[in-house]
Amino acid sequence: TASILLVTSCDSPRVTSPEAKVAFERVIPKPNATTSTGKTFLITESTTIVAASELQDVAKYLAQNLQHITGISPTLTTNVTKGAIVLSLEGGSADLGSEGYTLQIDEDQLKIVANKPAGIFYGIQTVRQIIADKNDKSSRDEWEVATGTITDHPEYPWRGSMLDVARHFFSVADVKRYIDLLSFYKINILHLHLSDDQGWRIEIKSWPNLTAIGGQSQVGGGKGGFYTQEQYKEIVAYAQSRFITIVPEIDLPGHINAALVSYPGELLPGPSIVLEATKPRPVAGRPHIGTEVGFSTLSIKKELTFKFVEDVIREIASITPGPYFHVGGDEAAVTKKADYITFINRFKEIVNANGKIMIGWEEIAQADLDSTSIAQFWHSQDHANTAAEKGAKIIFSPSTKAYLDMQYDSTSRIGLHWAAYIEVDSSYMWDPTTLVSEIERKQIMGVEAPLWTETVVTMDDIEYLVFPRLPGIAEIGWTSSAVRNWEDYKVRLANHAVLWRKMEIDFYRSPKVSWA
Ligand code: TNX
Repeated sequence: TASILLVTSCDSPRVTSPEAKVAFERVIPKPNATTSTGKTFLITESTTIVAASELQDVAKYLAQNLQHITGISPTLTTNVTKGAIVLSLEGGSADLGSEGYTLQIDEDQLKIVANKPAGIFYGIQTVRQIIADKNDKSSRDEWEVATGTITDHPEYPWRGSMLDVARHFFSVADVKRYIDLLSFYKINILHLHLSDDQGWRIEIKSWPNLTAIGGQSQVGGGKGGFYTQEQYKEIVAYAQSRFITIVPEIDLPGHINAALVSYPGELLPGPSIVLEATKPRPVAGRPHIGTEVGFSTLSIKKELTFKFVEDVIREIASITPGPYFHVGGDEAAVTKKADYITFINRFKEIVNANGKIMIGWEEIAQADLDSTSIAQFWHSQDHANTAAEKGAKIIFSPSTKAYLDMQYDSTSRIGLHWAAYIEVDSSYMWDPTTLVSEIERKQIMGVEAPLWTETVVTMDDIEYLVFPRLPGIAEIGWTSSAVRNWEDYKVRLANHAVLWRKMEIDFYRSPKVSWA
């Protein structure tokens, strides 16, 4: 009788356990629509993954992640049997777009349907978050997922983060980890800030001193570093495998001291710029390991300036498959306004001639923008509005909300606070459609959370500032504002602490959240 009972209990539908319910409800970014049906799908040793040939890469990625979470490594097959995980590009509705997915889970099957591999990939991210947590070692051969349906697609096409690898250099391995952390929250853009006064971080074959000299320094005087073009390609390919587009930034015409130090004869403007300074400040053309900004500029009078810009943009554009090139354009405090406008207009021509769309920080609003340009709002509503009036699209990176380098409060061990102290609730409670009143929804590309690294030295430092704030910015980019609110979000966020511990993420234990 004992064995008969056992068989019966295995075959009768199992109700969702409390752990599976919590996991099912903790998805960040919050999906558009979720319904629970109260039963359980089990991942076991006999679970298989069924995927068409164009989905083999994402299927392998799913298998690796399941192995990591459960210790079980499902085999990839082509025939659907009971208990399979099915990835399919057939039958997705049109409104899922190119990034949406549906996740249909019943006791016999877990199925992700999407129009494009990106949607399947995002469905997989959801699956990674909804597998019930286990503490009971004796039952590690069965992992529960609550049954139900999730239908989901993003609000905005631009869900980004920026990593400043110029103020402090981060290795290829660090950038890959950063990419993995971003993809867990369905972020699809990584903007790399590849140059600044303190360091130049990408090999330019026609101007080798940029890395031989300009790449050898960073804030505080460390040894710096740079990516060879091969390493950059490796980062780009890794990002592509996570459906993340790399946006390279070379900051022009200011924030350029590392290049001036590398090629003083060719690029350094005359001494007038130094003499105009009224208080002690860094000197253009000398290595800069401090954090002051706005003292360096290219000169439109130097014969080689535009040759330099053309060479740099051409070389980087040729190894960047994504459609964008970011020209910086911020805080060019020692560039005359007329020159600044000339510069940005020229940069736009050069970027376009190399087949890319120009992005710049909001100050580029002063130049001749059109609907093919993108301005990144960080500080000035006036600039953002002007850019929008000129037809440009706007990326929202408000420094008072989305800057990941701001301290949480006055006790934060690293970070700046010139824009604000930003606790996790404040970083979550805003919306791009209401922040700058005159900008219409159709001109908003989405959101991006920049991590400037003046005070950020290690991967642990990155994680401390990025978590728990980044998931909230990701949710603002993905989830419609109509279904977002802090009270609901903070419960889901609390339950992500369990996931972060497993991923060894060194997060800030904000007192605003009752961490699980
Ligand atoms: C302003 S925001 C900058 C950066 C600094 C950052 C520090 C912007 C476009 N420029 O150069 O790193 O503040 O928070």
